[in-house]
Amino acid sequence: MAAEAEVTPAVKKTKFPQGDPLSQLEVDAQQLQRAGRLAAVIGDTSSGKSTLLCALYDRFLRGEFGERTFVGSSTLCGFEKLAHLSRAASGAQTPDTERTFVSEGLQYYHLALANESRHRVDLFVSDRAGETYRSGMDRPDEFRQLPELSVARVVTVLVDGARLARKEELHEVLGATRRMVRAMVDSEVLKSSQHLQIVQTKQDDVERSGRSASVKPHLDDLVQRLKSDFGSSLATIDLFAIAARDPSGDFVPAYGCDDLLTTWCDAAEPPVWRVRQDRAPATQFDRLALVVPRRARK
Ligand SMILES: Nc1nc2c(ncn2[C@@H]2O[C@H](COP(=O)(O)OP(=O)(O)OP(=O)(O)O)[C@@H](O)[C@H]2O)c(=O)[nH]1
Ligand SMILES: [Mg+2]
Repeated sequence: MAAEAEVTPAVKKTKFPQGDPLSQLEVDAQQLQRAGRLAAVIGDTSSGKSTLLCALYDRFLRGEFGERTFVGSSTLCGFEKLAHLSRAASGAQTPDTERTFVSEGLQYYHLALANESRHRVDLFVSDRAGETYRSGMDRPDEFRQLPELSVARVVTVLVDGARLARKEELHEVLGATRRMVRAMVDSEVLKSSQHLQIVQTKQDDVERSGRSASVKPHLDDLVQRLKSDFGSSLATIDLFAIAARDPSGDFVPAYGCDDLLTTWCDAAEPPVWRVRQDRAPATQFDRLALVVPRRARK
């Protein structure tokens, strides 16, 4: 009798996503399947970039935020790692965020959100070490190597509120912010279709320093100067103040972050460029360019 052939059970293997932060290539691949919104959160070391992301994630764990509900994320492990030092399980006495290292490069965090009418938005928010942005201030060419700056619809520049609240650091921090924006515009990394947010972080520290009333006019002045210098090079320039995570609990978690989120989700799309029609279309590409998207038709 012939030996029975060994039968391998047909087990269908399912590959689960790792849930780690995404690279630019991975975001581009996801964009091909479903168009999302990209926001670049940038700023000096310790300005609060990673804490902002962590605070948003934590708020959505508790329910609706900024009139949106959490639908899912392909970077859940990444968010959990960011949140680790703010969890009791870490053994830390006060909530903290681990520093982001230059070697980690560019990382995107993903949030799929739905509004009241169940319209879904896939948001990809970038994070990377502040040192990279700091060195770009003096070497604008370096900004050209950072893809998040040119692909994001909204570029969110964080300004460290704790440093602004220190009299001796105020002017240095304001000057550095201006230099950073100038470097991005001068190196033509930012385009007129992009929205710029200037965000003062750690509002709790500013309030507790008792210098809130003197910090605010300086920020207003900074934004006015940015508008007069670069207003025509960018779609909008707006000022925000947040307290992503106040360790004393006086400010609600993610205070002010809902306004940022709304802009990230709803910011107007780049204007539709019409091709001059003073010559007949010669190639198929010319003909495609003449097709004005339905959204732009009256
Ligand atoms: N008081 C207060 N502290 C904050 C707030 N947001 C962030 N921090 C603290 O600021 C420090 C720096 O925050 P991070 O989020 O790590 O800053 P970062 O911009 O990601 O810094 P790099 O990764 O070094 O570029 C951490 O100790 C945070 O706990 C806030 O709203 N209030
Ligand atoms: Mg960080």
